[in-house]
Amino acid sequence: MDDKLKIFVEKIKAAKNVVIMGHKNPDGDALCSVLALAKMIDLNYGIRCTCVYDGNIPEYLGDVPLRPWIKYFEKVPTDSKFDIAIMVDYGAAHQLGGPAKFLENSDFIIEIDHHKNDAPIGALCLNDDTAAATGMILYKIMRDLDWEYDCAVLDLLTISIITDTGNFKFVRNGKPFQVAGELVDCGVNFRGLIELMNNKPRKAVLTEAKATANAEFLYHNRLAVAIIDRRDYRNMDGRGEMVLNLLGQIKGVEYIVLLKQQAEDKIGISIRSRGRDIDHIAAAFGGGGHGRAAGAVVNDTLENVRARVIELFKGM
Ligand SMILES: [Mn+2]
Repeated sequence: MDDKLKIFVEKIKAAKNVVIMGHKNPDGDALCSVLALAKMIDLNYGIRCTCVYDGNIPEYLGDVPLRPWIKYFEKVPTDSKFDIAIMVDYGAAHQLGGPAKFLENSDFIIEIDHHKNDAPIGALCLNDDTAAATGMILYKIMRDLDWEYDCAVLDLLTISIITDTGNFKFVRNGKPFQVAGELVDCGVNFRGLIELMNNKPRKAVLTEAKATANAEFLYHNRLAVAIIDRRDYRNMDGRGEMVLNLLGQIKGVEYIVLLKQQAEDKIGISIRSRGRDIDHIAAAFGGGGHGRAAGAVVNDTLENVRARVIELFKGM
C-alpha cells in the first residue's frame, strides 16, 4: 500500500463525520463517485457520510443506486463540522459551488480526482489525471485496499466510467475496458444500467431533437451550430449531449457547437470536434476542457456569441 493510501485509511478510521462532494451540476462520474465512496466507507468503516451537491442532478441519473443518499447542500446545516471533507471529481475549487462552505469547517481535506488541476486544495491528493473517470481511481483504491463492496458500489462505478468515457468512445488506453470486464464478471448488468439512464423527460428529448433539426451548417457543412434558446433551455436535462452526438453523426461535419441561452445574456457553449483540437476556442470565451470536447459560459447576447464563435472557426 502506498503512503498516501495509508494516510487516507488512517484519517478515515479516526473520523466520525465525513462529508463528500463533487462538482456543481453533477454528471454521472461526479454523482456516482460520491455515492460509491460513501457506500464503501460505510461498508468498511461503519461511517455514514454526508453527501452533498449543488445545482441540479439530471433526471437521467435520477434512478442510480443510493440516489437518496445525496442531499442538496442547503439541506445540511451551514455550521456542520466535519472531521474530513472529501472532494471527488471536482475539477477546480470554483466548480464546487455551495458545498465549498463545508471545507472551512472540516479538519482535513482529501481530494480524489482525474481532472488536470494546477491548484489542488486537498491536504491529501489521490489524483490521477490519466484516469478515464474518478470512478476508475475509486475502483483501484477499492482493490488496493481490499475493500468490501456490494452491487450498488459496482453499479455506481460502472455508471461513472460509462458516462465519463461517453460509452467508451473517449478511452485513451485499455484500462477502462479491463475494469469494465472485471465489473461485468462481478455481475454488473451493463444493459440494465444503460436502460436505467434512459430516463429523460419527454420534453427534454423533444427539445434536443428540435435544436438538432434547426441546426445551421457553415463552412461547407463542416461546422454545425445548434441553439437552445431561453424558453427551451428550462426543458433541458443535462448538457445537450444528444444534440452534439446527433450532429456529430452527419457525414462531413467536423465541428459541432451548441449554444444554450441559460439566461437572457448568459450563454453556455459546448463544442465538440472530430478533427482538430478546439479547446482554444473555448478558451477564447474564458472556458476550457479537452482537445475535442470543451465549453464555456459567456455573459453576452445569444446573437453576439453565435457570431463570434462562427468567426473563430474561420480557417479551421
Ligand atoms: Mn469525471
